[in-house]
Amino acid sequence: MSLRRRSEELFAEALRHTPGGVNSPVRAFRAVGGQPFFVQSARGSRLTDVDGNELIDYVLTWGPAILGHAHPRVIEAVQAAAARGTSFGIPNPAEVELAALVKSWVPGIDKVRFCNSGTEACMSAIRLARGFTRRDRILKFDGCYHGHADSLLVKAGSGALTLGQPDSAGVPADVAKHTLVLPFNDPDALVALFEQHGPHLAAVILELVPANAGLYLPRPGYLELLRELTRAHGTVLIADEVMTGFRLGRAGAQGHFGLQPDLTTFGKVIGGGLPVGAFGGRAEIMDHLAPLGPVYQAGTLSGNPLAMAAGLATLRELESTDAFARLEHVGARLESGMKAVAAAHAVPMQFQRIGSMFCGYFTDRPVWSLTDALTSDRARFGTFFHAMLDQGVYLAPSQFEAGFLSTAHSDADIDQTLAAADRAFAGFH
Ligand code: HOZ
Repeated sequence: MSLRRRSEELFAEALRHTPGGVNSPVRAFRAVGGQPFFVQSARGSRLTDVDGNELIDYVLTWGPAILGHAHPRVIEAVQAAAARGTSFGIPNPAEVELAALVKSWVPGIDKVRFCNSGTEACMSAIRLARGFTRRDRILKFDGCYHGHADSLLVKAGSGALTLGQPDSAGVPADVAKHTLVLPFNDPDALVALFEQHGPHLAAVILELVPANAGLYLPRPGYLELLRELTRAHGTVLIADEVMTGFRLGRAGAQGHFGLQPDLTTFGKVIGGGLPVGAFGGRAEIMDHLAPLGPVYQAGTLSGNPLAMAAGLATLRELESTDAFARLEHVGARLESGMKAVAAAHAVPMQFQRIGSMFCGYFTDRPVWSLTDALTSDRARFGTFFHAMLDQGVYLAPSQFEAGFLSTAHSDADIDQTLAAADRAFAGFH
């Protein structure tokens, strides 16, 4: 009998009510085959599905659960906030507190505005950059994903890439034509593009660590070149730190690489598992937002007290513990272990990691760009994914998503994962 019978029943029912049975396409297991399972509860590093199976979770609700699921301090803070009221639509003190905390962690952010998702944050940052510069054109990089706003669903990563829809239907050509796209980590192409379009470019938006086509790092000097070119042309540099913010350290990827963007977008960790996005940056730019300036942006639930409470509790926990050292420790253990296991089985794999984010590509080619990422053997990834799932390890159901670690992942979790990978690779032969 199936070990996932209740999940199968629920999915069959979900298919009758919801397109594809899911509320976000990456959950649908389309890239790996099979069906998604349904979660009953989650605690620490583990999920329990509706059939009672326990899984070590490396998806962590796609990044937010940096402290693990249902961290007691976060739950306590949300419960206390809920008891005071779930939404006011008028300022509440927690918004001020979280904004001040964000500013104190990320140098170069003078002002911050909260919204409800990373998509909203990136969409709003683009509009703000256009309003500030009075220019229309923007530049993004293929394989980067900045949420599902029209102007950013061009050569997009994440679910769009996984499902083979990097350019979405429904985006008017007249909108998409303002979005220029380059391969990541190609300095010559960047210089050439700025020579042609520099004076017309409102913004460059990028994930400093592209993590929506798997995970690859910027080559040394690339971010510096980008900063130099954007500054020289009066183009707003937007760092999308939705995945990396408050995860790769207090100041995220920009702190790690020593880059100071003009605007930064956040999501995921900043909401501690509740729906939050934020964008912030230089006051000169941020003050173009309504009600001070002409760029309109709004939201009924923006700055929601429950979401602010969860974000504050999460950041304070990160601040008051050795969280980042702990994340680096488990990340390094996973990386060295996976490399050793792959080598022992002669499986060609590029295991890429920065801090608590990782991706294993099934290719022998070093991965620095989408083109490199696309050389990975996706059928093999599907086999690996299911072999791990069957042994109680949940990886993101796509070769083109990053994995995440939390402070709740123990050395024993990593060892159990490595033992599962060892058996999975043995099955390849
Ligand atoms: N934001 C995540 C990008 N890797 C995926 C979440 C989703 O699209 O559901």
